[in-house]
Amino acid sequence: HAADAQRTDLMTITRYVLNEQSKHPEARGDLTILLSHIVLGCKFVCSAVNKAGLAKLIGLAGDTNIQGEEQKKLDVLSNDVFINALKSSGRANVLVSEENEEPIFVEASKRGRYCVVFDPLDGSSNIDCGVSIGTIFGIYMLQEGSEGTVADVLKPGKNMVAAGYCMYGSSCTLVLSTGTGANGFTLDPSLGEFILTHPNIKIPKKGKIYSVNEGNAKNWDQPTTSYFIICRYVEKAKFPIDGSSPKSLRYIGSMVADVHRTLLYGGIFMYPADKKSPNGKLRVLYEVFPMSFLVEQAGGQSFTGQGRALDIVPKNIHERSPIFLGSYDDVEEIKALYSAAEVKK
Ligand code: P6P
Repeated sequence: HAADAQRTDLMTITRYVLNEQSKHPEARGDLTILLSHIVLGCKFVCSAVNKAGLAKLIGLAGDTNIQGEEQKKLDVLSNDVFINALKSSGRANVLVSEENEEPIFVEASKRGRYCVVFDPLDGSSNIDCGVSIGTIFGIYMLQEGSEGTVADVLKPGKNMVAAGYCMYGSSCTLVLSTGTGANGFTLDPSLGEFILTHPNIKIPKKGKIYSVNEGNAKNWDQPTTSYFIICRYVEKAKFPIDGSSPKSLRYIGSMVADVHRTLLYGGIFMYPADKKSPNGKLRVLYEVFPMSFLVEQAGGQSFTGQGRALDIVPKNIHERSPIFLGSYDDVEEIKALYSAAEVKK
């Protein structure tokens, strides 16, 4: 019966979001409309990303395509698609994109009550070798009485009302949370619909995988404690002192892919500060916050070395932060190392 229900009673992302809206009688449906436009953007980017490889093969790449139009790089194309989708929703107000130095303020006639921070195509340097890449987004409600200023997005991640990512890989998977758990939807290209495939994702309490770019080890900021902590953690993962089996190292170098694996299989994903990036490499608003929001909703945790990632109050829209996120117990281990180091100081 369950299989039949799956076939004849499809839980699409649109239906899921409407169900969530129905739990809030006061809701005007604005978030539902905003999310439907983000989903449309993801479908478009999924199609463009899948063609990109082919385009490269049949020589459509380079400056102009066969129509003589200027060929846009995928990340620029994706950025334009999301900005247009968000503006046309009539529910967005302040937009922050990884691709735009300054915030985008939607024109008055199309302004809504939500602010969206996003990385339209994270990991795009991996496109040419076919590694999974993705869109990451977070949504804030406009502050009471605000017409829309940058202050509306310089808020802690815990203030977000929704967050998600869409991973463009062997399949197109969108993981979304509106604050009541994390759910995964897979695009059925024959329907053009995202179908619920990973209901109520719960990250394993402890994992057997650690994920960090050990190639940065030379640059892990030696002067401070984090260098010794990361090295001790990695050492322990390779040579466990309690007789347990060593952890596996998995590092794809595309945040959406590394976080998606961590959510489903467990373990810890780390991007510590290093000499090259004294505040870490990943951006607070549209990488650290949305991923931390999702990991917490799935029962894990996310730590910066100083405190809970979602508690950061960003000072500028492209601010960076170190990040340690994943299985609750694995992040707890890192936190214990940091607090022990504090005590020693
Ligand atoms: P590194 C991709 O460029 C990205 O922004 C994230 O998707 C990824 O987690 C990180 O950078 C990889 O950085 O320094 O390990 O290549």
